[in-house]
Amino acid sequence: MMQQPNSACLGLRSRVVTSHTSGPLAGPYSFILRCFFARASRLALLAPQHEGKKPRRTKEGLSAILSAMLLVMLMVGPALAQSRAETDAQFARWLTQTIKPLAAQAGVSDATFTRALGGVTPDWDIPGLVPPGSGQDTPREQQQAEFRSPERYFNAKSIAGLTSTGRRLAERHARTLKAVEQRYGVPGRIVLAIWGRESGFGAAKIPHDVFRVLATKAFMSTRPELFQGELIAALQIAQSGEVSADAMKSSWAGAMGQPQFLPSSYLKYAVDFDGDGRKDIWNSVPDTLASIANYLAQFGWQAGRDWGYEVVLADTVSCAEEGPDKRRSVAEWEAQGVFRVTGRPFPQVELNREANLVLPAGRNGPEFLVTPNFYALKAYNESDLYALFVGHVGDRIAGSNAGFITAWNPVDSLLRSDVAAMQRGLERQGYDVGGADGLPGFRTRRSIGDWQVKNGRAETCFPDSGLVKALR
Ligand SMILES: [Ca+2]
Repeated sequence: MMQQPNSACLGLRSRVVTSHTSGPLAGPYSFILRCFFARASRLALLAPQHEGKKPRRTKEGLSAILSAMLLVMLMVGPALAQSRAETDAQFARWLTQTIKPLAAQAGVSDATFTRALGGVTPDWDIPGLVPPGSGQDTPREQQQAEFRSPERYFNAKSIAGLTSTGRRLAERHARTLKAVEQRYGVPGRIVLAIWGRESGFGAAKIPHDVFRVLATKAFMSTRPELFQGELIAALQIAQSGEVSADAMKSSWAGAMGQPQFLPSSYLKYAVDFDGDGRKDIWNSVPDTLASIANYLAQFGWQAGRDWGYEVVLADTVSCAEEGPDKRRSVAEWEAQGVFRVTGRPFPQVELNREANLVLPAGRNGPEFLVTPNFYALKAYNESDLYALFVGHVGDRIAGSNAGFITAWNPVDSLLRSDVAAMQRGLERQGYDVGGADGLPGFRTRRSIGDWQVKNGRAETCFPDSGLVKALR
């Protein structure tokens, strides 16, 4: 039987008229298109049918589909363009009315402002934008993202490449690295590992205009305040005259030059180490290396200590004992059953100093005892895996080229939304997960361990599909 036309579609003409003058486009336009396609497919597929025969396409149906497609092209094309043009105009007004006065208060002259931001348009190619009126507060891809096994972070090929280039550059820049270590207390291998990770030792293409990137993100991203502050900081750098605005190239995230500093970090931590009077983290290797070391030193890097050690835990040590708020002396950990995987003793200098456990995959992978220097590395990038990665690459540059000794066991494939649901389940039972964000940080991992013990399960301290089912 033929379906009756959807009566809601009958008022279409008036909707077309009103939708041009107001409101976000997605709702009314998708409604209109649904109506047209519904009509087109009814005509095409449900046209006079005879029992036992397949639905037959009719000329009228095909032409209805073609008309609908034409309508899509005519309507949506200009509509999106118009929307972007409107956003672009709003962006230009915001730059003059909001950003320019803030910049002036921060000591930025009109001339500097115009050189950096005059005629700048939003960069629509930047990933994860949240345009005004889009009704999004987090980009869709983040909610749907696969929660990745920690192992995926440690790409063997990338580590091998960074290690071999790092070793070569350790020789080439030996004098500079020694001078940097003397001044800031950070070993060359660690500085090299960060330099390699951030910009492929300066070889990576970092071609974006920092002002355009930051202005776009300050105007329409999930963290507008952060990027607005960074935009003002970038203008202050240009104002200082130390580097020309054109030369301030950044990544898509607004991280600048070879050490990948945000502008506020540049203002606080960049240093001139080659003595030309300019802090040039785009072109100068000595400035780059010293700036990285200074950053770590300012975030508490302790000279003479390592970042951490791969260990094995005896069965008597619970995986719920991890976290920087559970620090003990290395000697105490050893007494409880925490040993280096290599079988070598911990260095004498570490024994009476504090350290804590980090188990990125719970009981399913390599385990680490880390010093406070690990948290200086995390200040560079707020991720345990990042800190482990650069610490590990540093070890490989300087020492044996061995990977982690304990293997990463396979873990269940989950979505971040699954992990978040499991975290909310733990929260409902009074556990601290450090925020239900779909990322199992140490608070989530050890709460899982506590829950597993309390519920008579084997302690793994890591999410799996069984836990998601039990806790969601
Ligand atoms: Ca310099």
